[in-house]
Amino acid sequence: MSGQLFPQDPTPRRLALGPQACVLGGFALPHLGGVMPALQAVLDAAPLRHLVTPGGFTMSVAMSNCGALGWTSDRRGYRYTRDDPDSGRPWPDMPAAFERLATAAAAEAGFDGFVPDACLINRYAPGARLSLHQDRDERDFDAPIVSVSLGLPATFLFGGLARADKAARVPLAHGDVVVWGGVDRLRHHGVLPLKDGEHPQLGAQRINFTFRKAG
Ligand code: MD3
Ligand code: FE
Repeated sequence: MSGQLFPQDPTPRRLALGPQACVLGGFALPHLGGVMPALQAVLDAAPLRHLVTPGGFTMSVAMSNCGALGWTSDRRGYRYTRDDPDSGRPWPDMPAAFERLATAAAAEAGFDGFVPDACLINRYAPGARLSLHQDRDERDFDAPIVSVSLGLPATFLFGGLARADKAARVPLAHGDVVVWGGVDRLRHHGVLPLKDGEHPQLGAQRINFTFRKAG
């Protein structure tokens, strides 16, 4: 016998992507009652915006942040800041429901005691994509990164330490959480252009949170 019995099944509960990277299928679902209202409050205080890269390109993904530090980009470079450059005010506090989700997912993946100080919020409309890159603006690479996918499904690209390494394609669905650390922390990754669709709760978009220890 070969193949899955139900090839359309959602992501399985746990899928290893590397020695220290795994998908926790549906892990965020029990947290969403607390997470979704908190997300709305964060985005009311710090609206999503399209950042410009140092090379002068406007990103197709819209971004915001919560937590003590927020990731931002402009013509001068990429960096973490304490204040939202659009409002001049500190980024909204990390909601307790966000931190609980991130800490629980990290522990489930073998990273005990993960306390994020930054949460980057990415919003993909149909067609939006994220080209292959590494996350290396954080101060220490020992802490893992926890990523939460909500809304429309996406195809995640998981490459190697060199940009030219062949990337695996990983489908990510609403509620899936991915945890990356240790030897997998500096692997290249990206997201293929989002396909059009309508999600029952989130409509025509995908939201992704990446929790980091940035400072
Ligand atoms: C693998 N976001 O914001 S999260 C990003 O779906 C980013 O919005 C993607 O890449 C998204 O930087 C993917 C998954 C992710 C985050 C960090 C990683 C994967 C990673 C760090 C190392 C290896
Ligand atoms: Fe990234």
